[in-house]
Amino acid sequence: MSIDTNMSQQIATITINNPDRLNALDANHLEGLLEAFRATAGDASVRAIILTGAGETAFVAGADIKEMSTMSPEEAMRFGRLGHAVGSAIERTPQPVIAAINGFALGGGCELALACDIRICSTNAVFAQPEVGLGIPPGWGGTQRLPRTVGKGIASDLIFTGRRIRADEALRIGLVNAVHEQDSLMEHASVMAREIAGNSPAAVRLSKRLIARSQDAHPSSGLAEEAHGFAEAFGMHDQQEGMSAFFEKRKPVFENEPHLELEGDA
Ligand code: DAK
Repeated sequence: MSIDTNMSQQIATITINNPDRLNALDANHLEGLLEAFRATAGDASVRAIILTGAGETAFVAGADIKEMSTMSPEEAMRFGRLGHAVGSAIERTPQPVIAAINGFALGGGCELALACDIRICSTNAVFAQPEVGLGIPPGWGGTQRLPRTVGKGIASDLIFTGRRIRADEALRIGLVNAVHEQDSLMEHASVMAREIAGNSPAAVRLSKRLIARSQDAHPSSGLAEEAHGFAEAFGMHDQQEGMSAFFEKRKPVFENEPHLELEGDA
C-alpha cells in the first residue's frame, strides 16, 4: 500500500495504491496524501494534479472500516481531523486538482473527490455516503461539501438514505463534470490537465483562490477580492506575455510560479 506520485509534462498524478482493499483509507494513507499534496503544492513545475485510485474497481471505497471499528471518540476526532486536513490541503493547493474516479467512491472516497476542483468518472463509478448505515455521520467534509456541490435537498437524500448512485445520476446532479469509458478515463483527465497546464499558472492560481471564495464569502466581498486578484495579475510577466502573444499571433510562453506554497501556509 502506498501513495504514488508520478510526474509527466508538468502534471502530477497522485495514485492511492491499495487495490486489494479497494483503496480504503487508513491514517497512514491520509498522512501519505497530505505529504504528497504538500510536495506537489510546493513544486513550481507542477501545473495541474490528477488524483486517482489504483486498479479498475475503486477510486476509494471509504475510510478503513477495520481501523475505525475500534476507535475511541478521541481517536475518531484525530482521524476526522486528519481527513479534514487532507481535504483542506487539496483545496489550498495552488494548482487545480482533477479527481479521476475510476470505480467506487464511497463515504470518505466521495468526500475526498468532493475536495477536488473537478471530478470526472468512469462509467462503472458508484458514489454513496453510506456512513449512517455504519452508525456514524460523514466525517471528512461530506456534510459541508456535498450540499454545496449538489444542493441541500439532494445531499440530504444521499446522506440520510446512504443509497448508491451510478455515474449517470452523478452527472445529472452535478456531482461529476463528465463520464468516460474506464479505459479512456486517465487520457481524458490528462487532456484536461494539459489544457490547464498550457494556461498561465499565475492566472490559474488566482482563479482557484477566487473560486474558493465563492463558497464562503458574501458575493460583494467575493467581488471585491476578484477586483484585487484581477489587478494583481497586471504587471506580472504572464499578463504581459499573454497579451503580447495575442497581438503577435503566437502561443504565449508562461512562467512557472517561483514560490508556490499551500495557500494559508506561513
Ligand atoms: N474499509 C476497509 N476494508 C474495505 C473497505 C473499507 N471501506 N472496503 C472494502 N474493503 C476490503 C474488504 O473488506 C475486502 O477485504 P478482504 O475481505 O479481501 O480482506 C476487500 O476490500 C475487497 O472488498 P469486497 O470483497 O467487499 O469487494 P466487493 O467487490 O464484493 O464489494 C464494495 C465492494 C465497495 C461494495 C464493498 O467492499 C463495500 O461495501 N465496502 C465498504 C464501503 C463503505 O461502506 N464505505 C464507507 C466507509 S465509511 C469520520 C471519519 C471518516 C468517515 C466518517 C467519520 N470521523 C472520524 C468522524 C468516513 C467513513 C467512511 O468512509
